[in-house]
Amino acid sequence: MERRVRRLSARHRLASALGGGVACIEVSGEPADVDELLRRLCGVIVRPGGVGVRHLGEVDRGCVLRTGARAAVLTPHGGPAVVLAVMRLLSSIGSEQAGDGPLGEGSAAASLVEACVLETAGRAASPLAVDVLMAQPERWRRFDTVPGDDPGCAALSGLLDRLIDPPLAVIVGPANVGKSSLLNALCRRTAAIVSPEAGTTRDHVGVTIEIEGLAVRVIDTPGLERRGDAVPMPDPVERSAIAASAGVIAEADLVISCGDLQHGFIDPAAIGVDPSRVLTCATRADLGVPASAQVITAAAAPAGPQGVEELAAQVRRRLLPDAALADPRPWVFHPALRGLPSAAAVGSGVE
Ligand SMILES: Nc1nc2c(ncn2[C@@H]2O[C@H](COP(=O)(O)OP(=O)(O)OP(=O)(O)O)[C@@H](O)[C@H]2O)c(=O)[nH]1
Ligand SMILES: [Mg+2]
Repeated sequence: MERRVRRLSARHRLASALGGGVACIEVSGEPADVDELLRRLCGVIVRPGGVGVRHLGEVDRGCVLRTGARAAVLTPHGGPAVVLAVMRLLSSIGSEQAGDGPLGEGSAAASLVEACVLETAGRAASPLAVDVLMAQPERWRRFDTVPGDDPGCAALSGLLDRLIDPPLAVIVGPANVGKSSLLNALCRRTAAIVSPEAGTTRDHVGVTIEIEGLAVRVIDTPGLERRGDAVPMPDPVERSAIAASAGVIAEADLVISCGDLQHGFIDPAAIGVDPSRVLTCATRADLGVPASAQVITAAAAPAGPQGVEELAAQVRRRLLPDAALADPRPWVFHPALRGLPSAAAVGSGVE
C-alpha cells in the first residue's frame, strides 16, 4: 500500500526562465515545514543562513541556500527536464506548487540586490556564479558609494560577468600539432575530429566545458599555417573556414596558442592578437618540447594524457583570476544595479 506523505505549508515556484545553465526554485513556508521539506529533499536539515551543494532527491545535485527561516532557494541545473523533475519531486514530498510571479514576491528576496541575485542565479552559465552572487548583498552593504561609478568595481565586474556569459577561449596553431586532440582531452570526450592528416579540422568546432565551476566556450580552429612541401595548400572550403576563424580569434577572451617541437608556434602578430591575450601551450610534448611554452601538454601521448588538467587550471585563472574571485568589492552583475547607490540597492522592499 502506498504511504501517504503529510502535506506541508511549504510552497515552491520557479523563479527563473527554463533553459539557463542553472535554475532557481524558491521555497517558502512556516519555518518547521521548510525544515522538513529540505530534510525530505536533501536528507539533511539546512539551517537558516546555511548553504551547500546537496542531492535534490535522486534527480540532481544543486546549491541549497537557506535564505531565511521561512525561505530557501534551490539551484538545480537549468535544463527543462531536470527543473520539471525537481518541481514534481517537491510536490510529491509535501510542498504545493505556487504560480509564477514577479521576482521577490512573497518570499526570499528582501531587497533589490537580493532579487537580482535570484534572477541572475537562474540564468548564469557557471555553477561558480552562485557562491559569488550569494556574497553580493553583503558586499553591496559594505560599500558606501555607487559601485557602477567606481573604476575598480567596473573592472572587477567585467571579469565576474564571465560567470554569467561564458568567456571564449580559441585554440589556434599550425596544422597537425594536436589542437583537436587537446580539445578532446579538455572536454574528456570526442568533440572534434582527430586524424594524422594535416588539415583535418576544416571548420571551427566549439564546445562549452566547465573548469573549476567556470563555464568556458572553447573553439578549435583549422591549422593556420603549414610547413613542408609535402603538405598541400588549403582547398577553398578550408580557406573560407580559416578566414572565418579570424572572426572568432578577434572575439576571443583567451587565445590558446598551440605548438609542438616540429612546427613551433604561430606569431600572435600574424593573426592580429595582442600577446597579453595569449596562453602558449606546448602540444605533443612526449615527442619533444618547444621553447617558451607557458604550459606543457601531451593530450594524446601513448602513455596517456599529460598536462591537460594544468592547462585547464591556467585557462580558468587567466579568464577569471583568483584575485577577482576573492575581491571584496561589489559586482555590478545586473542592469538594474547600474548607476545605483549601494544604499538604494540593499534597502528593503522590492519595487
Ligand atoms: N605522440 C603524440 N601524438 C599526438 C598527441 N596529440 C595529438 N597527436 C597526434 O597528432 C596528430 C594530429 O592531431 P590533431 O589533434 O588532429 O591535430 P590538429 O592540430 O587538430 O590538426 P589540424 O586540424 O589538421 O590542424 C594525430 O595523429 C594525433 O593522434 C600527443 O600528445 N602525442
Ligand atoms: Mg584539428
